[in-house]
Amino acid sequence: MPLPTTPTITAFERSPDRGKGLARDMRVRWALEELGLRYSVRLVSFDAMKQPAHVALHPFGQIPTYEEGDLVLFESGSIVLHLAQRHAGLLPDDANARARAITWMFAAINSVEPPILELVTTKFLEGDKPWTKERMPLVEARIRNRLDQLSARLGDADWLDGAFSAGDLMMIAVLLRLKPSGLLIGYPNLCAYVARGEARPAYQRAFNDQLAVFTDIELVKETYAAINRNEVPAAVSAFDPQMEWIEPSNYPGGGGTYRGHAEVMAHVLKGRNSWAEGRCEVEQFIVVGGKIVVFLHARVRLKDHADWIDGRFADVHTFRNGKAIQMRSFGERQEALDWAGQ
Ligand code: GTB
Repeated sequence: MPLPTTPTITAFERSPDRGKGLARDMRVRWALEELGLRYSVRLVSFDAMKQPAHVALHPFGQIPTYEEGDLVLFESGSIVLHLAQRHAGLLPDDANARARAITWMFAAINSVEPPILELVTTKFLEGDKPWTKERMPLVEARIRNRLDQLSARLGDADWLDGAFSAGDLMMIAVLLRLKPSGLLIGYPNLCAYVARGEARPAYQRAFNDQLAVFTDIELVKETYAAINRNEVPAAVSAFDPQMEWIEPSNYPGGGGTYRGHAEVMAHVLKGRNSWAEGRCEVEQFIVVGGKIVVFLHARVRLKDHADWIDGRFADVHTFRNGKAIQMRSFGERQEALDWAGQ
C-alpha cells in the first residue's frame, strides 16, 4: 500500500507580523492540527512568490498554497474546506448541519473578512493619502455593523452552530485580524469566542509552530551568514551547548559526529580555514515538525586549489524548545527530506 502523502503548504519566509499568526497560512495550519495531520511548510520569500515556480502553484503569487500528491490548491478557504471534507473532525456528519458549517466558512471570508481587509488597506497601504482620515470612520462603521450582527447571532453560545467546526475556525481566524485595531473590545461575547478558539490545543500548536519559524529561521540564517563571514564562533554559539553536528561519510574529511560547542567549533574551523574563497547560500527552507531542512548551494575554492567546488546539498537543523540541538548534513536533498519525515 502506498504511504499517505504528507501535504506541503507554503508560508512567508519572513512574516511581516513577526510570527503573530495573522498571515493566512495560520488558518490552514490550525485546520491541519485540528485534524491531527502531519504536514511540512515550504517557506517562500516575497521575491520567490512572484517567480514562475510559485505562480504555477498560486496564480496570484501569494501564500498559502497546498500540495498533496498531484493536487495543488490555493485560497485558504478552499484548502480548509478540502481538509475538512476529506478528514473527520471539522464538519458535522449530519448533511444539513454540514451545509450550515460550510455556510459559516463562506460568511467568514465573504461577509466578515472584506471590511476587515478594507481597514488593513486603508491603514497600511493608503495611510498617507489625503482621504484616509475621512475614509477611516466609514470603514470602521462597516466593520462594526458586521460585528453587531455576528455578536447578536452568537449570543451566549460557545460556537456558531452546535459543536466547533471549520466555520468557527475560519470566523475566528478572520476576527483575529481585528485584534491590533481594538475594534473587538466592544463585543465581550466575540472576544470570549475568539479566546475559546485560541485556547484550543490545535490552535496553540499551529501558532507556536509558525512563531518558531520566525525565530528559529533567523538563527539558522545567522549560522550560515556567520560561516560565510568566517566567524565560526558566532555560527556555533547559535546551537545548544549539548549539540550534535553530524556529517555523512562521503563528506570531505570522511564525515563524523561532533558533540558540544568545543568539538564542533574545532571541526567547523578546520573546514572553514581550508576555504580560500567562496560562499554557502541558502536556497530553500522546508519545515517538517521541529526540523528545518535547508537546501544549500556551496561554491568554494579551497586553499592551494585553482578549481571551484560547486555543489548542492542539504542540512537538517533540529530544534527543541527553541534551541538548535542537532545539525545533520546530507549529500542528497531528497535524503534530507526523507530523514526529516516529509
Ligand atoms: N484569498 C487568499 C487566501 O485566502 O488564501 C488571500 C491570500 C493572501 O492575501 N496572501 C497574502 C500574501 O501572500 C498573505 S496573508 N501576500 C503577499 C502578496 O500578495 O504579495 C495576508 C497577510 C499578510 C501579512 C499579514 N501580517 O503580517 O500581519 C497578515 C495578513
